[in-house]
Amino acid sequence: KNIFQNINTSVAKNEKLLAVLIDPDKMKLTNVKSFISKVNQSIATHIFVGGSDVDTGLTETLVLEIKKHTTLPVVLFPGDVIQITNKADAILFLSLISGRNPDYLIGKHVEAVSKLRDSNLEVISTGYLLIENGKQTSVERVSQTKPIERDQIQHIVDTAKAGELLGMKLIYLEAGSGATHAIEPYIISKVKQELRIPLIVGGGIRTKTEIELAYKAGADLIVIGTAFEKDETFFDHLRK
Ligand code: 1GP
Repeated sequence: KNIFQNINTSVAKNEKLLAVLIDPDKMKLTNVKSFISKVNQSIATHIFVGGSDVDTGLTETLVLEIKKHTTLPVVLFPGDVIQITNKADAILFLSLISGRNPDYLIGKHVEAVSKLRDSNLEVISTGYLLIENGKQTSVERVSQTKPIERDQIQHIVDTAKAGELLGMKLIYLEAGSGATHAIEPYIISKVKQELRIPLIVGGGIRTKTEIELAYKAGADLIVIGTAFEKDETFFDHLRK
């Protein structure tokens, strides 16, 4: 149970981290081996597994298959309680603090406890902020919450800081899967300036340049899913 500690150590050394997000609903089991071999040869440091609409059992099957082919930590990024499996290494225990839907602030978490109580998963409390990106994303649809507008900088910063002050261990700035606009560097840098905990940024990042700009602005860990789903040759630009 040292995934959070390792993230912290990397942040202290200013080493940047990259998570490849795999959606169980979109990844074919027969493609896992070749996909993960590309992940292994890339600069990726983590594999996140999760999605908005995933059938029961799919996540566990996928995690088991992924773990056959890599030693990278596999971290659950669950859209719902049914995606929790103790076959992964850790879980981002996400509270959607940009929204005001009690189910996604605390309700689902209470439901999750019966699954987490007897598992070996490392539970990492994460403040999750959905930021408006130009189109409605599945997080907005599923959670029935409104994202924070991009120009509400102080509100974004204060929300992230409130998460830290509540004792959350990570803050995740989310533009939404397949977002039209990734989180702008100036938002990342404003949030990072106020935080003492690691900052995750994801949603709509498609190029190496966007990755570098987000790191430079202060992202400690970047999450990318759609760009790899759409074009696996993106891994060629991110070789170790
Ligand atoms: C979505 O932040 C992640 O929850 C990744 O987004 O699929 O757009 O890379 P993309």
